[in-house]
Amino acid sequence: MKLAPNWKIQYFDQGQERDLVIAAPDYIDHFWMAANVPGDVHSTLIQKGLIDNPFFGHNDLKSKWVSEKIWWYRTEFHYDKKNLQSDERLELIFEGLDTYATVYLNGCEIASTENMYIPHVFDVTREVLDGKNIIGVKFDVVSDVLKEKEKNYWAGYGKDRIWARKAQSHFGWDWGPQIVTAGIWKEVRLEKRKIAKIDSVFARTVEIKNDRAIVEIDVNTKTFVRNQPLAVNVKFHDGSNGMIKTAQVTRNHVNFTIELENPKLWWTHDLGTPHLYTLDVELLCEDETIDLETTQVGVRTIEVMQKDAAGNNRFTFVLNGVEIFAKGANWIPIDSFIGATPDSRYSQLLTQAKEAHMNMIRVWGGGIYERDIFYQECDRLGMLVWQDFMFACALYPDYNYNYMQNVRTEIEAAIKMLRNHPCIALWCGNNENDWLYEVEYTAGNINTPFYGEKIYHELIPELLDELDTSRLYWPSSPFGGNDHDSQEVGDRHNWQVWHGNVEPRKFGENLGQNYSVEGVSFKNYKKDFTRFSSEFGMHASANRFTLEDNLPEGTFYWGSDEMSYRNKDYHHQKGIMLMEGYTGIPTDIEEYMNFSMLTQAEGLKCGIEHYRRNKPYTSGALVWQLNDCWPGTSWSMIDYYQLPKASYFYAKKFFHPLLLTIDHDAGSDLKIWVVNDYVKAYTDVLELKVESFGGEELFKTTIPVEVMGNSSVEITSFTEEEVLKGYPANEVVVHLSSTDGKAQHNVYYLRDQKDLALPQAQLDVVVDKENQTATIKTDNLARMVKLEIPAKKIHFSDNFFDLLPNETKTIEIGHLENEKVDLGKLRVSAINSIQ
Ligand code: BMA
Repeated sequence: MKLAPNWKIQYFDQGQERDLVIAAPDYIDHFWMAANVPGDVHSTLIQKGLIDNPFFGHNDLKSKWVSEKIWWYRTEFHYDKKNLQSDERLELIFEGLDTYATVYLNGCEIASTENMYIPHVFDVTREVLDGKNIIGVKFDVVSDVLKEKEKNYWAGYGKDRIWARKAQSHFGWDWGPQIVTAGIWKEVRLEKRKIAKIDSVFARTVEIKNDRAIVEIDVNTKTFVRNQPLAVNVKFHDGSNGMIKTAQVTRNHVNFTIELENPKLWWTHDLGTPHLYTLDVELLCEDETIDLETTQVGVRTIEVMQKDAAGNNRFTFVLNGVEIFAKGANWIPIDSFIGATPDSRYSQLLTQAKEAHMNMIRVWGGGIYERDIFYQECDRLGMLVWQDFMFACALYPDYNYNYMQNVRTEIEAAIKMLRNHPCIALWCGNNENDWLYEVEYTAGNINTPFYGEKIYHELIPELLDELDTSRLYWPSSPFGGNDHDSQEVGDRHNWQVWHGNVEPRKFGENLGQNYSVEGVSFKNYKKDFTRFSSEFGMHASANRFTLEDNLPEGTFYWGSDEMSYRNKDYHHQKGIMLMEGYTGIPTDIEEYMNFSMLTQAEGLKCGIEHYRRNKPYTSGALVWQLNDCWPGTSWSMIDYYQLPKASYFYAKKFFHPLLLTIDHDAGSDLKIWVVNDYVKAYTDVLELKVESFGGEELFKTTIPVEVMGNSSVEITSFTEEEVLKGYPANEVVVHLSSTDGKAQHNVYYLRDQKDLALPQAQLDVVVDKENQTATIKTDNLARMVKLEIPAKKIHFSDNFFDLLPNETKTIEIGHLENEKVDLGKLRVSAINSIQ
């Protein structure tokens, strides 16, 4: 029985009223406001119009008071206790409480909690009453709880958070506001149990060999009434075909091994079908079913190859024996208000990621162990997950016994919650703690021991040994080598680009910072031959509507205070320098949106094509970051209104399993490469064409290619002189395409955007309202043609593309939730179009 309706909330000041008075069944809460569960306090207040949307202007500061109040939730439910037999139990389950909560049932204090990540199960058999029952949940003020805690040591983005087992980014991050939420953020329900229950189920593929898979299943039970004969039935099936096994439970545990002939494997979407079997586990007591749990299971093996046959260092994920190049992005919490976000937004964002050919998402350690829907969608879509544990950019008080007990409970719960998902490819201890500790210690900014070390180097591996040995445990990201951020071993975060870090460095050396146009330039990616690039990226503006809709009137201009407030990174100059190097410095908001988006898109393309050419020695590229939790300006590829930035449409090409790419630097040769991530060989005839911006063909050649499956090959090269035929290098566009249309067409310029002599382009746009399309033509090459409609969740079949003279392109326009789109508001422009 879900306890979703009838929740009410109210705030109190410290000492205003005694807790037991508010928790008492007869307390008068008629005047409280109704609230959604799951959800949070802020979202309720926004919905009721009691606080102004915190994402608009500086409103987040106006709503700070919300986090400074004690908040109470109350609900009433009716229960028929007469039906509760003596061998039955009633459990009150809170899937998630954010964070410092005290739970009361009919005035009895049931528990207090201090970890938003874990589910809480309370036996309330005795406390529940026949008829009317009242639940009260009090949420303490987070800053009050943390006030007395010791935090006299290093933590990035604010020190309050280190004791709080709560999304670290709630305390503010370099891409999001500080909004300290409170509330019942996951489902609440009552469950009746009889005699015993299924405590956990774990199914894992042990091996796949000669068309036969071995799956091992462990079932753990918990008994309320002792000495009963318990048995477990497992049914492993996909629709019709099934396999049933039964075994007696001994000491609360049963273990099964299942052998499958010709198993249908779980693949990432780029390599095959992510097939899911259903596992029904039934707990029986003398032929009566007393509990039932259904789990989706993928039959697959996943490993990380850290050395190849020749002894080279690698960091290559191997799925069902196939080496894969991980392509994807980092995931931050979907919203500042995580509990109030509908499941549909998860499905939409992950589908968008899949459509951009991403096959791996990293759940970054400063957010949350994601909601169920996230992993269910990754399983269904065939998307691997790099799963961090929730520790990021700080030292954590591992010397404190209570804190460690809390963390232990959390890690256990997280592993059990997630380990059945075939999408989970790797467990990672934390985000950047090992690396940054060593860097900051060397710099003399830290003089304490590495607090938190015990969590990632002792506790987590110990618990994984017991609960899941089927995936690699990687202590931190980045990790491995002489300097945790080294190119030679493990994974790496490339923050040379954007943050201007000077690398490579070695343990014990100072990490330099080069804040200059060259220092932060995306061209530095080409010096990076990392095994696995798990973070790298650049800022880009959010889309016009996302910004305009959240800025006070008259402040949507380049250089306004309000615009600057959207950017939570320190040292805003970095972004300007990055643009300075490629597009030139923007002079107005239109240029800022265009230049930052183009720089991000071209920069990621430069980095990712480079990483992919270096396959398999580089075996992964996960962009920082996929999404946004508010309408800000950040590293995201898709903004808060789910409107993709230019880089997203570029990703559809640079992440495509078949990549035709040119390695080129101004003045040097054009080296033609093919990267084939498919298992099958690729045979084609490529066409290399060079044209003037007016559409005059200067050079054209065809290149037959035959490229083995899963490989990257340099095919041939041309000098600039050969292809330019005396034409200026800043007046041409280069096309590399497949004559058969088998691979994506790729476009290059031989000089940086700022140095191109782009003529003006006259766009011709024909809108077809009936078919919801726009057909676009141009006289001269149009650079970064941009379609905009002032609404959320607009879907364009393509956007931010370059259009050639006399080329005609028809774009389909839709909405992620199939809402009507007003094409009358369509605006089409290009960087060089006549406005
Ligand atoms: C890395 C991430 C995040 C951060 C990003 C951009 O440090 O792990 O903590 O948001 O870079 O600075």
